[in-house]
Amino acid sequence: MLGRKIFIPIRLSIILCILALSACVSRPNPESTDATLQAAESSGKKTYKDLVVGYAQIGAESEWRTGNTASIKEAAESLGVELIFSDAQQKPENQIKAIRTFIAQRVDVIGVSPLIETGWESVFQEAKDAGIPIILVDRRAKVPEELFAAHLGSDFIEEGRRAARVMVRLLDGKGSIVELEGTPDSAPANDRYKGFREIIQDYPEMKIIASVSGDFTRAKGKEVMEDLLMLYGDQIDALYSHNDDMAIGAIKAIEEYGLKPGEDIKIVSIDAIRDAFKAMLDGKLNATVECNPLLGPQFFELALKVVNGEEVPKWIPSQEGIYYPEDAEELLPTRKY
Ligand code: GYE
Repeated sequence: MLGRKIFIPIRLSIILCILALSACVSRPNPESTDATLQAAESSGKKTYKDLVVGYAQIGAESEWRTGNTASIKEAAESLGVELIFSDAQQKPENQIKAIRTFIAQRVDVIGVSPLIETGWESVFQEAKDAGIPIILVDRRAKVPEELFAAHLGSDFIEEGRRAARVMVRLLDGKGSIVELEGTPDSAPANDRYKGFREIIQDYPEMKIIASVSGDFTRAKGKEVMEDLLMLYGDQIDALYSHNDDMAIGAIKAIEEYGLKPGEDIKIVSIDAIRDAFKAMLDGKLNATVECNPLLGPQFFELALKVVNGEEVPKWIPSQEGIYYPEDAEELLPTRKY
């Protein structure tokens, strides 16, 4: 490479330096791609502008999901990627249909957030046979590694562990906990269940007295919490919710029952949506563990690399934190989802 550069005429090398510099200082955007476009075209590589991406989204079950969809659509728009977006309305069979349509349309790459972990092998194999790479975004699927190019998303087990560590502190190592689980058989529900128990098992006086799915929605979270309050009433010391939306639904149920959420019943949930910060400001939620949905820019960067045959890691984990009521006021205005 260095040896070759020696023979490049000076004017050309200045142009190349400018191109290289502009690539370093700016994120990929429509303006900078004009310059990189020619370079990429001459090297036979695709650019954002000639990328056609099919995206099989789950639905709109939570604020997290709405933020995730917005991030994907906004990134496609600003990069100039042609995005064919499908909303499966919470049905895995619709996601499978969408993937088959993308294969028939001969898209360059398919992004999918698998609603549940199982049932993907044959449709992923069909994509592979058609030479179309699959990128898993957010949720994982239980398939052999060769059936997908990469997975971009959070460490859901660690999120469960983090929620449990906070819960141990809130309850001082003892108390009765009820759990609102996410969608059955989904990767985040399975992992958040598991990670939480990994920590709790070391505290024999902390008991999970009930664990029920609220399907990641506010409405279901409220409904299930009402049932749990009927069954266990003020025996409940704490609620662990697999997402903020279900916790927000449960907060309503607790108030209607006549108890104080955040005080009589301590609450820890996951996602860190704006409404969770509001609930913390009102003293009704004790902590939220972050799960970042703003994956659009990273997803398309990954898609372009995969389509151009570049090496990518099999899993790209998101960087996330934990937030408490004392951070809420300062951070709420900065939250984007
Ligand atoms: O936590 C929940 C959403 O898959 C990580 O799905 C995502 C989860 C998120 O509905 O709110």
